[in-house]
Amino acid sequence: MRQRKETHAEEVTRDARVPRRRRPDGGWERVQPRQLHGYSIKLTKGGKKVESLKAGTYKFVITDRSTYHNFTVEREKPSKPKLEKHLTGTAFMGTKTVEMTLKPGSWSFYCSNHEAQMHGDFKVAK
Ligand SMILES: [Cu+2]
Repeated sequence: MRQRKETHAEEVTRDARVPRRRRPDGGWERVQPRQLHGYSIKLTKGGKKVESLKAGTYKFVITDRSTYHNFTVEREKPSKPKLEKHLTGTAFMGTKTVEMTLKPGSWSFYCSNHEAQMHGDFKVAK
């Protein structure tokens, strides 16, 4: 049976250009991305945070709101065989549906560019 869950990598900006600002010494510097972009990621199903799923094939509906982030899913335990998929790449922005088969274990989802700030995990049971 196929189930559907929605995932969101959220980012907010009104302007794709990177703004600059004056440095105290009179030069210019780029505003750091952190100040311009949102850094959040979540995985939900039926509007609720995903904690655990049954093994199977799922449709991930990803809303990727920037060309700064990606949405990656990986099984952490067991780590072999390696199960990892970039459901959206960094350059992609928009909505995308990707199927992925989840096998039992401990999984994580994250943006590989900003994993420390943008990550979450869930379990997959038989
Ligand atoms: Cu990111």
